[in-house]
This record gives sequence, C-alpha cells and structure tokens, in this order.
Amino acid sequence: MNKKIALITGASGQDGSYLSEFLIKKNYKVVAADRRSSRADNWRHKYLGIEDKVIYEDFDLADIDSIFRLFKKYKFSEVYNLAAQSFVKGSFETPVSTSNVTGIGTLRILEAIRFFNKKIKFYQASTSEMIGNTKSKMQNENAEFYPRSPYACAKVFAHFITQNYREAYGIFACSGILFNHESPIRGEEFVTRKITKCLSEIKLGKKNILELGNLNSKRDWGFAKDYVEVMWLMLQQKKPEDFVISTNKSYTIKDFVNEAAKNLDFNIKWVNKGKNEKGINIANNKVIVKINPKFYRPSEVSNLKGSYSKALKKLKWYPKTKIKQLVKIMVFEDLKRVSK
Ligand code: NAP
Ligand code: G4F
Repeated sequence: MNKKIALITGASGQDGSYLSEFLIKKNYKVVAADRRSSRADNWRHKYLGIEDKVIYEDFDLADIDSIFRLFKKYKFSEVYNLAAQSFVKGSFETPVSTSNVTGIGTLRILEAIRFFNKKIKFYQASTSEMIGNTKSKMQNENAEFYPRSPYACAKVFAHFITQNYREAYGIFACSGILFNHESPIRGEEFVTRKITKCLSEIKLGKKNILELGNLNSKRDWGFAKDYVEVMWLMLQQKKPEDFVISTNKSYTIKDFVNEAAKNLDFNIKWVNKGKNEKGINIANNKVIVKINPKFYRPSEVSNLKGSYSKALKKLKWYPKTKIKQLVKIMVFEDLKRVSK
C-alpha cells in the first residue's frame, strides 16, 4: 500500500519536529516545509534523530506560489499548518507581517486545498491566546474569544477562515485550540525555556541573573510531545471538529521559576512587589531573579486554564505529563547542554 503523505508547515519548530517524529513512526511520508533559514542548524531534528527521515522543502507562508508548487508536486493526504510567527511579544513589534503570515498564511494553504483537492484533511494550529482574557467561565470550545495581541488576532482570523472553509466547501478542516505546551526543544524566547536555560547557566556559574517580565500571569502548561498526538487524532475522526487541548491546571510564572529552581537545588526567597520584585538565592543571599520591564507586554493575557473534557470524551486523549515532570525534563536537558 502507498504511504500516506503529510505536509507539515513549520516542521522545524517545536511542534513540527515532534509531529514529524510521530508521523514517521506511523509510517507516513513526511514533507517538512519551512523557510530555508529556519533549518540553518536543524538542531531540533538532530536532537530527535529524524533529519534523514523527512523530505525537506523550502516554502514561505507569505508566498502563495511556493505553496501551490508544493501541492503540485505531492499528493497530500493530510496537511498540518503549524508555521506561524508564534512569539506573542514579537507580534507587537511586527503586527503587519505577523497578520500576513499567521493569519492570511492559513488562508493561502486553504486556497491550495480548495484548488488542488478538497479531500485533503487539514489541521490548523489554533491557540488559547484567542480565548485570552475571556469573560466566559469555562475555557473550552465554547469560550468567547478575547484576543490580546496582534498574534492572537491573526490566529482568530485563521481559526474562523478554517471553520468557514469547512462549512462552505466541505473540507475536512479542524482546529486544535492548544494551550501552552513546552519541551526541551521549545524556543529560548519563550518563558519556560528561558527560565530552565538561564537557571542552569547560573547553577554552573556561567550567568548571574535571570531577568523576567510579568511574574504573575498564569499559564496552563503541557508537554509538546503529548500534544502532537492529538493533532493526528483529530484528523482520524469521522467528522471534522475543533478541540481544546490543555491540562486543566494553571500556574504563575513565579511557580515555574520556583519549580525549576528546586530541580537545581536553589531555594528562592521573594522580596518586594511589582517592578522591584526580586528572587534571592537563600544559600548565598544573592539576587538571582529580577524584573526587567522591557519584557512586559503592551497588553497581557492574565490567566489561561483550559478544559480538555471534549478531547477526553471524543478522542480519549488526556495530558500524560504533569507539570513537575515537564519542568524536570526541561531542566535536565538544559543542564546537560549548558555543561558542554
Ligand atoms: P515555533 O517553534 O515558533 O514554530 C513555528 C515555525 O514556523 C518555525 O519553524 C518558524 O520558522 C516557522 N515560520 C515562521 N514564519 C514562517 C513563514 N513565513 N513561512 C514558513 N514558516 C514560517 O512554534 P511551535 O511552538 O512549534 O507552535 C506550532 C504552531 O502552534 C504555531 O502556529 C503556534 O502559533 C501554534 N501554537 C503553539 C502553542 C505552544 O504553546 N507551543 C500553543 C498554541 C498554538 P522560524 O523559526 O524561522 O521563524
Ligand atoms: O512563554 P510566553 O512567551 O508564551 P505565551 O505568550 O503564553 O504564548 C505561547 O503560548 C501560546 C498559547 O497560549 C501560543 F499560542 C504562542 O504561540 C506561544 O507559544 O509567555 C508566557 C507568559 C506571558 O504572560 C509573559 O508576559 O510569561 C510572561 N513572561 C514573563 N517574563 C515572559 C517573560 N515571557 C517571555 N517570553 N519572556 C519573559 O522574560
């Protein structure tokens, strides 16, 4: 039997790498599409040992010709649209290009599906940032959207255009509304990796201080490797639907710092409030965490805590890795890397 061919856009990113690994194990032929610059060192695929197991193709979500070229060349069964300018803070500095890539880019892919083969199944990487500072009590599939950044607004467009192509053209198109998910191959600009890497460097005497922004916002953090499985599951259902994927738990940034510190045998005492808040290493009385307001955002999402009950009921999916285990895995890998 011919292998199924999957297109993964953003295949060099965190989720794209884990999803490539997952689909290879499922015996798919994986076309890993990215901008050439995204895989300059290809560190994630090297880390997972998959660089010889995918087919690399250059493309840009902003460029419709490069997308149509891919659809002309391959007969895809499934398309996973993971490419995006995904850094929320960055989207305040580049709102127009973020909207073009993260928002309209999704429409470009959907147009290719409509033009070439409406039977191709489509997964869209939607996000809890769309739910943002919602007024709804439950952060589930029915929550009212309240996006708080250009990134989140672009994702809202992508989410609704996916829904529209499902309804208007009968395309099997699903959105996974994924809450934050992290891993040892998370980008270093995101707060969890920034914390585990920097505290590891402090532990080994390579840095003195970790500078952060808002310590009080809360996030629902899961493990990326658990989350990519559900992208595939959604496309194996009888009918296309959207699902919230989360852990049903939420912690502050400060909680994450404390947990990472504990794994490195640091004991932190917190003093002062707001911009003057500091974390002191009790062992030597030195400040190891301080606030730098440059990491604050013009508008913030204060509390994300998703309900994955629909995914549990219909997909039999639940998050297997708990927060303590996730932090431990991340600290362990960063300490190893920093020691080299
Ligand atoms: P990521 O590591 O930032 O990966 C995104 C990938 O997209 C990167 O390889 C990036 O390349 C690529 N990309 C950016 N602009 C592009 C363009 N114009 N054309 C082609 N490729 C482009 O993000 P992730 O954490 O794996 O997330 C995957 C997807 O899920 C994203 O759409 C994200 O918005 C969404 N999401 C993530 C989370 C989460 O917590 N991780 C939660 C909900 C939704 P460069 O590195 O070169 O920019
Ligand atoms: O790690 P973050 O940058 O992730 P954020 O903004 O929640 O977005 C991530 O998750 C979304 C899903 O909810 C995805 F859609 C999105 O693509 C991305 O993967 O920031 C988390 C929190 C924020 O409240 C931020 O203000 O941490 C706070 N924070 C405090 N200090 C910091 C810092 N964030 C970063 N990146 N750097 C800091 O120094």
